[in-house]
Amino acid sequence: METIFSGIQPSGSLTLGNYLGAMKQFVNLQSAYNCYFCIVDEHAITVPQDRLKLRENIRSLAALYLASGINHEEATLFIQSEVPAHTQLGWIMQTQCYIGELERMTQFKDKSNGKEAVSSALLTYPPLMAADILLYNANLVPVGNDQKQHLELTRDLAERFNRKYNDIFTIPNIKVPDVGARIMSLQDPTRKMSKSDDNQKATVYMLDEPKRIEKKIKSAVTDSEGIIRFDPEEKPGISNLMTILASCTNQTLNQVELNYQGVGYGPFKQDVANAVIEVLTPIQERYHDMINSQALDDILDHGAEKANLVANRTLAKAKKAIGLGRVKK
Ligand code: ATP
Ligand code: LTN
Repeated sequence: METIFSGIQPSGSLTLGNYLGAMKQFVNLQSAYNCYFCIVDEHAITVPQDRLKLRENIRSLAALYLASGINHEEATLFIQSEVPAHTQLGWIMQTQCYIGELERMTQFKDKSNGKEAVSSALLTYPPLMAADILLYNANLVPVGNDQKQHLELTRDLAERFNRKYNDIFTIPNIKVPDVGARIMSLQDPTRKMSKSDDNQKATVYMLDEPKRIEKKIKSAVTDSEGIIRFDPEEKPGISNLMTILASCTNQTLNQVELNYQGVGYGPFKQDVANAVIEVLTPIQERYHDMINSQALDDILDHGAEKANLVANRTLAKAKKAIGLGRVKK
């Protein structure tokens, strides 16, 4: 069975973009692969975090993974900082990565743009992400579109290491969903919907109440043409809502376009809101059952144990290949 690895940062409340771009894929793929799903808290601290809020977000993200349908008997769910091999291999991967490669990353450019204090870890984020993936010999990494560049760098670093030292890393492939790989902001549909957007109206959070979801979708920015057709260039707002509807109802964009010929934006938006609410309500119910349970801690303990076992094996191989430490007699 092939292996999947993916991670989500506990850097805020999860969005509909995180669900449709990442988590939904995880749930669909989990029974066909040996899966590792990670709460990448060490990535989250590359930008300033409040310590208590971070703790809360870590637990909340773990509960949301399970509430979305991740089956802990099938997949390994764990917290990155509870598996020290991630930062250890992360350091080794930094030695294989050029500063020029890191400076080209659009996520680094976006997140450092206009900030006066930028941590060096924000720049060296991709080698840690490479380590996450390579420790588990992942064949496939399901992510949203924005992570393509990081995945390409991961492949380059793994190939570079294999060529220079020893052929120990599996070269991972990327998997983005056919529909929903890039959900856009409801207020500025030329930008990605993001956890860290200051404008609350721009983002549907997975834990938003139905009334709030409805309000946000009804006030989403569209255009004045009055025709529902998929054209991300000319009609980014409507195209984004079509994508959300298609993904939530498992239809193609073509089917949505056909179903809404001659329908006005008002009723269309109502249908989009209903579809989102229908997807998120059962997840929210399971989340509330889970968030304060001992079962959640047990699952994370078990996940960390399994992940440590696998990760330490790969780390030992990488250290040996590069010449660190002593040879065990
Ligand atoms: P931030 O906004 O703080 O940068 P983020 O939500 O972009 O956070 P992550 O939490 O690490 O970043 O993303 C987790 C997963 O969700 C990744 O696979 C990412 O590609 C996917 N994702 C994030 N935003 C979207 C979006 N708007 N559309 C589709 N997928 C997304
Ligand atoms: N960089 C990703 C989060 C992330 C990740 C990973 C995703 C960290 N490590 C390993 C897939 C595999 C992000 O910012 N969305």
